[in-house]
Amino acid sequence: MKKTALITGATSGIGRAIAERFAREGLRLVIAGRREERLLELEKELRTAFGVDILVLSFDVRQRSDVEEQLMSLPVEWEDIDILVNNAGLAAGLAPLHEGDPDDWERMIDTNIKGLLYVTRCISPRMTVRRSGHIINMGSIAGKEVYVNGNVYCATKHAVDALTLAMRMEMAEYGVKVTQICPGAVNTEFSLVRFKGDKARADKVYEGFEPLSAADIADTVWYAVAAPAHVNIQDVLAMPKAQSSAVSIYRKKS
Ligand code: NDP
Ligand code: 8X3
Repeated sequence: MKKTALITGATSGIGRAIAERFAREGLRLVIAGRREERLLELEKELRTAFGVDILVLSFDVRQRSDVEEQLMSLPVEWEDIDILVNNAGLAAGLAPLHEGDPDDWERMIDTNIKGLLYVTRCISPRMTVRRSGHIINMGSIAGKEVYVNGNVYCATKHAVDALTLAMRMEMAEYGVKVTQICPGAVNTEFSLVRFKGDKARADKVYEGFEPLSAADIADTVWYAVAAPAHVNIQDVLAMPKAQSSAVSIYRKKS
C-alpha cells in the first residue's frame, strides 16, 4: 500500500515543493492551505504528471473548529495519514518589540504554534494506535537563534523546536518518528508575506548570494522520509552555502 502524506501550506514555497517531491515518489497526498484555487491547480498538475491520488483540503490552521471539522471527518480511505508535514507558517513584520504590531504577533503565534498543535492533535492519535507514522515539523534557523527584530517569529520557531522535542519523546513508545527541518534563507513567498507585499524589500533579502530553493528543502524532507524504518533523522539545519548564521550572510557586491 502506498503511503499517505498530509502537507499543510501546500499552496506555495516549501510545502508545494514537498507535495511535488512526494508525488514524484508515488505517495498519496492530502494537500492543505487556505487558497483553494492554488490547491486545485496543484492537484491537477500532480495528477497529470504522476497519476497519484490527491485530496484537497482548504482550511485556515488558526481556526480550531475548522481544522477539527476537516481532519476528524476524513473520508475512510484517507483516514490513516502516514506522514504529517506541519509546514504552514509565516513571519509578519520585522520590528523591535516596542514598535511591533500585536496583530502580527497573533497571526504568527496562532499559525506557527497553535495551528501546528491543532493539526497534530487531530492526526497523531491514529498514528499511536497504528504504532507507526512520521511527523515532520518545519522549524527554522530562527528556532535555533534569535535576531534583532525577529523577536516573535523567532519565539514561535523556538516553540516549534520545543514541541518537536516533546513530541519525539512522547511518540517514541508508539514507534512514531518526529523530525524537525530547520532551513536558513529559502527563496519563497516568505519575505513577500513578511513585508506585506513589498516586493522590492522582499527581493533584497535574497540579493548577492544563492539562497536555498524550496526544492532543496523538499529533498531534505525526502531524505528523512526515505530513511530506513529504524532510523529517525531528528533535526536538520539546512543553510545556503553563503549563510553561516541567522544574521551572517556573505553577499557578493554587484
Ligand atoms: P510561503 O509563504 O511560500 O508558504 C507558506 C505556506 O503556509 C502557504 O502555503 C500558506 O498557504 C500557508 N499558510 C500560511 N498561513 C496559513 C494559515 N493560517 N492556514 C493555512 N495555511 C497557511 O513560505 P515558505 O514556503 O517559505 O514557508 C513554509 C514554512 O517554512 C513556514 O513554516 C516558514 O516559517 C518556514 N521557513 C521558511 C524559511 C524561508 O526562508 N522561506 C526558512 C525557515 C523556515 P495559504 O496562504 O494558501 O493558506
Ligand atoms: C525563516 C528564516 O532567517 O528569515 O525562518 O528567520 S529567517
